[in-house]
Amino acid sequence: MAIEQTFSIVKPDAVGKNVIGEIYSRFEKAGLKIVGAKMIHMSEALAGEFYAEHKERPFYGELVGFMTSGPVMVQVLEGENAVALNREIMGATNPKEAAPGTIRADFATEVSANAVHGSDAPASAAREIAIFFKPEEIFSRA
Ligand code: DAT
Ligand code: MG
Repeated sequence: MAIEQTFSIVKPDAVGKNVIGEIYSRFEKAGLKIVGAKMIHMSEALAGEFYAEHKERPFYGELVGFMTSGPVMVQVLEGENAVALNREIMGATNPKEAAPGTIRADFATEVSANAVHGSDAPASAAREIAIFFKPEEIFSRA
């Protein structure tokens, strides 16, 4: 299995609940290495670029409003099968449907405020990492 990188966000709800460290611990316990990280407060323009694929969805306005409502942690996670592994430990998009022990099941209750983002495929990971990180801000330990 190849070493991959994936893009992750600890969303404003989880930052507000003071569980950044607990969520980072989930990544590390799963074998994912944090190889780039920073706290940012997204502008509407940045959130719009990031969520361009959802522009026509009915929840788009709510989504951008939420993602710009407070600071977030953005990080690059690295490891074997990182994209799928991160999606697995995050749990389903709707926390009410997320498997017990997943990040969304443990730290979120609403689909509109679901604690974390994780890239859904290697191509999305590459696009998303490039939006938020310069190459020199990523410290691969592969
Ligand atoms: P995921 O974040 O699991 O990849 P997605 O890409 O389908 O899910 O949607 C992006 C985000 O949009 C999701 O994390 C939360 C929000 N969202 C999705 N469906 C929603 C809905 N029905 N109502 C409100 N927000 C929603
Ligand atoms: Mg998605």
